[in-house]
Amino acid sequence: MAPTAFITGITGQDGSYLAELLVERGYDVHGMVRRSSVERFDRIEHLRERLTLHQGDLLDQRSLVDALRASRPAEIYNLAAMSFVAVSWVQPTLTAEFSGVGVTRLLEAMREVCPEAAFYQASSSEMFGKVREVPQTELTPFYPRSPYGVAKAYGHFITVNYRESYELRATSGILFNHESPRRGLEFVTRKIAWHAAAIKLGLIDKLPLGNLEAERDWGYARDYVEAMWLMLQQDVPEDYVIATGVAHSVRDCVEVAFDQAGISIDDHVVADPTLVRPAEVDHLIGDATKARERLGWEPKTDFEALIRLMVDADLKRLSR
Ligand code: NAP
Ligand code: G4F
Repeated sequence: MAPTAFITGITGQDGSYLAELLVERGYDVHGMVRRSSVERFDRIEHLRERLTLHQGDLLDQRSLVDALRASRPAEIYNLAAMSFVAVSWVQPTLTAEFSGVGVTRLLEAMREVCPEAAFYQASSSEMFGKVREVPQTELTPFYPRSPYGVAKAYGHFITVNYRESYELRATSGILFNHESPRRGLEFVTRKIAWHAAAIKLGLIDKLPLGNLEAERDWGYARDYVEAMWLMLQQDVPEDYVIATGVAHSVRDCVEVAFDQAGISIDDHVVADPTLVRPAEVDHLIGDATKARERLGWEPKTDFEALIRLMVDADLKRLSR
C-alpha cells in the first residue's frame, strides 16, 4: 500500500515542490489548506486531482486533530508558517502563534492521533541571526534577530523537546534560504527576478530595494524538499542543516538577474529606506556536512543558475 504523507503549507513554495516529489514517489498525499474568500491554490493546481485536501489552520486544534484522523499519515511535514521576516515586526504575536505555538498544536494532534508517524519541522537559518560562528552548523547557538526568528527557535526547540519527552520521531530541518520561480513576490530574489523581467519588457522602470549588502546562502527549493524527505527516511530522528555552503549579497543577486535580462543596474535600482529592517541578519552561510554524510544530500543548483532560471521564468510569464 502507498505510504501516506500529510503536508501543512501545501499551497506554499516548498509545499508544492514537496507534494510533487511525494506524488512522483507513489505517496498518497494529503494537505491542509486554509479557507479563503478567493481560492489561491495556483502552485498546486497541476496536482489537484492527485491530492486530498483538508480544511484546517495551525491556530485551530480541532481542525488539526480532524485532518490527521482523516488522513492517518506515516509522515507529517509541518511547512505552514508566517514565513516573511519583514512582516513579523508588523504582526509579532500572530507570527508567534503560527510559526511558534502552532508547532506545539500539531505535535499535540500527532501525539493524540498518530504518535508513530515521522514528523518534519521547517526550521530556519533565520534562528542563527546575529551569527555566533561561521559557517553555521547544527551545533551553532541561536541568536534570532526578528520576531519570526524567535518564533522559529521556539518551533525548533519544542520539536526537539517532544522527541526527547515522548520518543516521537520528530526532526527539525534547519534550512537556509531557498528560492524558485514559485517564490512569493515579496522575497528579495523573486522580487529582483520579477523586476528585472518587467523592466526588460518595458512594463516598469524602477526596482526599490533595502539593504544591498546583506548576504545569504541561497539554494533551489526543488533540491531542498528532497532533503526534507530524506530526513524522514532515517531510523533515528535528528536535526540537519541544509545549505549550499556559499554566500552571496543582495547586490550579487541584482547583478546576475540584470545580466540575464540584459539591462543595466545603474539606471533602475533605487534605495528605499522603508525596506531596511529594524534589526538585520547580515551574513548567513551554512555547513551541510552532516546532511551530505548521513543523508547523501547535496545541492544540485548553484546561485547563478538559480537566479538565471528565475529571471527566465518571469520573462516567460510576463511575456504571455
Ligand atoms: P510560503 O511560500 O510562505 O508558504 C507558507 C504556507 O503556510 C502557505 O501554504 C500558507 O497558506 C501556510 N500557512 C500560513 N499560515 C498558516 C496557518 N495559520 N495555518 C495553516 N497554514 C498556514 O513558505 P515557504 O517558502 O514554502 O516555506 C515553507 C516553510 O519553511 C515555512 O515554515 C518557512 O518558514 C520555512 N522556511 C523557509 C525557508 C525558505 O527560504 N523558503 C527557509 C527556512 C525555513 P496560504 O497559502 O493559505 O497563505
Ligand atoms: O528574501 P528575504 O525577505 O529573506 P529572509 O529575510 O532571509 O528570510 C527568508 O529566509 C529565511 C531563512 O534564513 C526563511 F526562514 C524565511 O521564511 C524566508 O524564506 O530577505 C533577504 C535579505 C534580507 O537581508 C533583506 O533585508 O534581503 C534584504 N533585502 C534588501 N532589500 C530585501 C529587500 N528583502 C526583501 N524581502 N525585499 C527587499 O526589497
